[in-house]
Amino acid sequence: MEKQRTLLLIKPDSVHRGLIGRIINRFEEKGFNISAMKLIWMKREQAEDLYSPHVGKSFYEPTVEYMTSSPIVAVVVGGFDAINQVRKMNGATRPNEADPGSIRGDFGQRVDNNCVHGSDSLESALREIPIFFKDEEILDYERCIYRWL
Ligand code: DAT
Ligand code: MG
Repeated sequence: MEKQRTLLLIKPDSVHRGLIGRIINRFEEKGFNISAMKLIWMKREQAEDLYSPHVGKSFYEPTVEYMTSSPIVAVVVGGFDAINQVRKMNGATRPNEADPGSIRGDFGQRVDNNCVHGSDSLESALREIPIFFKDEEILDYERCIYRWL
């Protein structure tokens, strides 16, 4: 098992509903590192870039609109098997199919307001993280002198 970094986005509906802390808390409790984090209002180009694999699908344009409609929180989550683990903790894309205990299972109802985003593969994580963060904004916990985990 290797340490990985993945992109987590706390989407507009979650920010509006005051769920930032509760969502971040789940990943902290799991022991993941918050390696970078910022509250931003996504630019259209960023949303188009993020969802470029979905160009041409019916939900592409509404999703870009939604993601740029109000502030979001962008987070780089780091830790063992982080890419798959964050996807699991986020839950299935459709909140009505997401397991209870997952973020979408506990907080969501609709696929077009599904609370969070997580990169779906190493390739996606490597592509998505630089849409939101410069290299120097991502902190390296391996450099910490005192280690708790
Ligand atoms: P995921 O976010 O789980 O990786 P995805 O990559 O298939 O899901 O789709 C990206 C986002 O687009 C998803 O989080 C919500 C939106 N979306 C997907 N399918 C949709 C649909 N059928 N109707 C409306 N929005 C949809
Ligand atoms: Mg996806």
